Amino acid sequence: MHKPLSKVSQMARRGFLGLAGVAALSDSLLSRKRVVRALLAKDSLAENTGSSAGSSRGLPPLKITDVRVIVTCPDRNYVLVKILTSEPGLYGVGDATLNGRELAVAADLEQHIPPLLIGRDPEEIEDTWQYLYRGPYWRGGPIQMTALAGIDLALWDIKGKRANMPVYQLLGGRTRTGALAYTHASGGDFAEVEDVARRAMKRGFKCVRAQVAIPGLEGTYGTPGNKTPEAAAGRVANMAGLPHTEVFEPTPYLRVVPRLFEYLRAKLGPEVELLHDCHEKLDPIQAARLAHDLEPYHLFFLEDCLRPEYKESFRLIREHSTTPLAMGELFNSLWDCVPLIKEQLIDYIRCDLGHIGGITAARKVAALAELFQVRTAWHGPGDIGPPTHAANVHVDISIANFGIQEMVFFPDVTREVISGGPEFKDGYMNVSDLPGLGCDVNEEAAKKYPYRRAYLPTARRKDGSVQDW
Ligand code: EZ4
Ligand code: CO
Repeated sequence: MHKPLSKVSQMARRGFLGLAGVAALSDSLLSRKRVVRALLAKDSLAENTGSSAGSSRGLPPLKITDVRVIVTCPDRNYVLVKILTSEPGLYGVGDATLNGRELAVAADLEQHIPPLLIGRDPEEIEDTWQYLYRGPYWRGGPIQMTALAGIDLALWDIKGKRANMPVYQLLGGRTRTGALAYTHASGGDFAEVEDVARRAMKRGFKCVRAQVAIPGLEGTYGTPGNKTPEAAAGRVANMAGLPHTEVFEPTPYLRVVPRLFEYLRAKLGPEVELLHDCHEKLDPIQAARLAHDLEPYHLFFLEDCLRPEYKESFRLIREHSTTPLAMGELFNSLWDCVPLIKEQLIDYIRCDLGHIGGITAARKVAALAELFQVRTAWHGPGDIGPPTHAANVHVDISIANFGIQEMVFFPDVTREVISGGPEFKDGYMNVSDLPGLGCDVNEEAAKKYPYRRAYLPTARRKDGSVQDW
């Protein structure tokens, strides 16, 4: 790749010297002149000549020719990115869905990013990642990192298709036959949770996340709660209009959740792996108490106890309990993961590949975690699209320290628009051996389901003050 920037080339890049000026440099600057030209070619649409011509295993040079953004609502809103290349028929598909702020990501992808990408070599994924992350100066945040994840996935898809290999092969090849998966069991009372869990176990699940409505509260994250039947039936209907407000109080929550797991262990036996998501609602001492009280029921993990800002507070939970801890779906920076991993304050890192910068980011998180005996549990909800779920599984089956994979079954209407994605069988997820990520988008079908503004629910305490949902 290219050499470090010399002073002259830095100046040229910043526009202090025009191309004519660069051409007029003396002979002793000829090599610098070549560096300048290569860099200008790399980052500029007008001058790009395909910077890595000849480096691609004898294949002709490849360029990004277009970046298309598809915003669609087949059951719920998704933002998809399609990167087209100079090779006829070769394109990549990524997912850049950020629930509740879809159009902000779409605007970044439509307005700001294409001029930076068109003309570049799509095979230079790491360099593109660095350029889009550090290039804008105002780095990070969920909107930019989701846009970057969408681009990253599409580029890995292109690389796989060009190499005629599934992405997991590019990541080092298989380390396991499948990715151990968990699904959600939610109910209005213990018996309903048990019933949903039993159905999941019949379907093959060995691991189930259990959430129950808390009596006296009007709705609790992950449960049917106080939604109208219409709202409970349709996910978009449920979130359209203004945000739905739930009421949360820690006292009944902390009393009921251990009883739920006592009940489930008694009814379902010791074999099934049980998980629970606190959804960032608790204060440190509350989380420590819950983790302690849940010890007898041997959870696989307790998820996202604390708000993402308070990483050091995990130390308190750790000091009080041996319940395994997972954290990270709200992280949108690689550096969010560092303190939790390097102090071994958690057992599972569960970043969302769609919000932390895609596969390029995830493989770094996974590698760091491996060195500290932390396993992965990538976020896998319904409000990120099938390409991100596919990316999850390509990473899961090619790393050494995979832990578990959250998953959903997409409805037929979603699959009509976005085909492919991982498949579930006997408790495990897997991807096909199709080249790339294995997903595609039907742009005509997407048009049938226009975007509908929708919000995630929000929560308040009984006194009306804001509470994390
Ligand atoms: O609430 O993705 O573990 N899964 C979760 C999800 C999140 C949604 C929010 O957008 O916590 O269901
Ligand atoms: Co969660």
